Amino acid sequence: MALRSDLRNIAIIAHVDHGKTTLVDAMLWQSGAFRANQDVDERVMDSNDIERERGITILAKNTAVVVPSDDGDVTVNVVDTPGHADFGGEVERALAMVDAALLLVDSSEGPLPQTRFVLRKALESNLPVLVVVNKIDRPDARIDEIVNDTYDLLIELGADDTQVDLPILYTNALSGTATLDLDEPGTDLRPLFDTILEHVPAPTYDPDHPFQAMVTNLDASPYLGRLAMCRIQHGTINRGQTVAWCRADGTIESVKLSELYLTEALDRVPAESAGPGDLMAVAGIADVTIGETLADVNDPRPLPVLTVDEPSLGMTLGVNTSPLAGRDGTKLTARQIESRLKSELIGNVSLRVLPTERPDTWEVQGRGELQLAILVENLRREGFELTVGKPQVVTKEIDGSLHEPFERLSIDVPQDYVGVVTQLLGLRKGRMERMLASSTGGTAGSSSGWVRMDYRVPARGLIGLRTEFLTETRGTGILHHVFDGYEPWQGELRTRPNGSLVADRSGAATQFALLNLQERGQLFISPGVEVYEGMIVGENSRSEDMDVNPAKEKKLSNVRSATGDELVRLAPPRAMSLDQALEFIREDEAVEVTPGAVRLRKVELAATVRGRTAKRAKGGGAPV
Ligand SMILES: Nc1nc2c(ncn2[C@@H]2O[C@H](COP(=O)(O)OP(=O)(O)OP(=O)(O)O)[C@@H](O)[C@H]2O)c(=O)[nH]1
Ligand SMILES: [Mg+2]
Repeated sequence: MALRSDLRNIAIIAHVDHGKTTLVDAMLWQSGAFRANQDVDERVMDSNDIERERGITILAKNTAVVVPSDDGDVTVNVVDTPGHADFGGEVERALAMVDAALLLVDSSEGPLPQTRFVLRKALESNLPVLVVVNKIDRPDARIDEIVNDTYDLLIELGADDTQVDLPILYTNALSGTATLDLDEPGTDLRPLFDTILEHVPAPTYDPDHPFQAMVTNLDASPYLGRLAMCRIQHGTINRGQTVAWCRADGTIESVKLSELYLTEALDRVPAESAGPGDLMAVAGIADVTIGETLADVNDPRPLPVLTVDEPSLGMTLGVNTSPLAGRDGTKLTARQIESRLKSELIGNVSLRVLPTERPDTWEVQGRGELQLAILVENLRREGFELTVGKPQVVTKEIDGSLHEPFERLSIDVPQDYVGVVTQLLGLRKGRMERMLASSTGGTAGSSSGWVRMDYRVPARGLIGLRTEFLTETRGTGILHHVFDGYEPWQGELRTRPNGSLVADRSGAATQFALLNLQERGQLFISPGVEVYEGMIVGENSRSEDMDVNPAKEKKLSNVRSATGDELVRLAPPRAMSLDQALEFIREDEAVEVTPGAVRLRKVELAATVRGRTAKRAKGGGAPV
């Protein structure tokens, strides 16, 4: 085997918010990717709108930095990955492009559920793992403990000696410093770059092997159409050359590559050729998809097709059927929705789209609520109107019996809330696996009175948990979860305890009506908002649904009342974001999403029909 010693490929992996993108920023600056006076956004890799708004990474992206060494310049391709569990599919793909993983661990939070997930994936891919303890500047850092916890995790997940024996780096990504020895504070990232050059294996290849590259990601260019991002395993390729496109279904086709790009810092630059170990982008194959192989036309050798974990959560997505449909959207038809979903599938291997019994509705399956909510958010910004159903777990038949997805859940709360949390998770069939004192949230030096609780919970039990959890812990608790396999179906689970207040006619909500209704529960709308029959206008304080008339006018009487007085007494409505609305709804409810509005509704709008169904259900003949 030969070596590409001028190249290194790494992926940065971690739990959400542990500082991956910030570290990539510092690597870019210190490798001279930007001019000193250049105006560059913070966390420049988080480049799409929703990433910037939410402050999280959603798509894995690669960048290249040039690191000088004694043997000449070395190009280090760095793939920044998302830390949120719902985007785990991106991480699995990123790991197929690289020769080592940089595992970041927050110096105070330590390994969390997604740390375990990404580390397991890296070890399964037989990659060496460089441990980086980040945020060492935190006043509540507990570095020794975190290092021990990380080693325990490495060993528990079956790392071999070579994977455990690597040096540990301590970094402050914000200030761009790294050190191998805590007694000697770092001044820049040189120790990190040196460790990467020394311990990340250079790509190896067989000089006699014909050209072979794996498609690991896709992108679209307005001028060139689809771009395939590939990792070249063996051989070289030139721009304009014809290659064998080995498709997932086993067929092979000859195609000409119209363009070829390599990455320099954040830019894709045209290149004449690319060789083993390079991460390149090519244009010219309109229908190429992730996991396929590009190979030598005369001797095509396909690589095994890339597989990722299966989706665990699904929800229905269809045409907006509310009476207010078509007011502010531009894309309303089933055909538009279907073709948009199809195009989403191409770039997103962890999503699945299935038909339902309705021709205007599809079931979209993914890794979690956030992933699905972000898809809906993207569609909405593009002008779509949609009806979105309640998120439901994807069950599976294993050895003839019904199984459901389970998640590993970590909770940090002040001690006082241990009782309520235990109760909350008990109702949701969570099994506590571990409980210990934690330092999260505490200040330096104080034994903070916080507790870390680790659970295994049916994924079903987590739907809608976040809102309730935050209420119960008065916004202080922290909660993280990640998919962790299937277990037998756990039977009935309690869902939202309260029913809905449902409008029984259309009209504009009045101050007078809402004043009366707010005695019944918590309202979601304010006066003047247009409602329709079957729209949910609030949460009932009782467990059943109640039909109400939010458009009721005040009867004129000769007793005068001061309207100003009433204004003061009407409590502000609970504003429902898209995420909150999806968490809130029950099986027989849905969310109406348009570019300008998020409304909650019953699936069946007509009160008379709902009444009949409810009676039937009560009468014993439970729906199957
Ligand atoms: N104090 C301190 N804060 C840091 C450090 N590194 C990152 N942060 C902060 O941590 C937060 C999260 O940083 P990101 O770089 O977005 O984390 P990430 O791992 O890329 O997050 P995801 O991509 O969403 O998983 C930001 O507010 C950073 O400013 C550090 O070394 N010290
Ligand atoms: Mg990030």
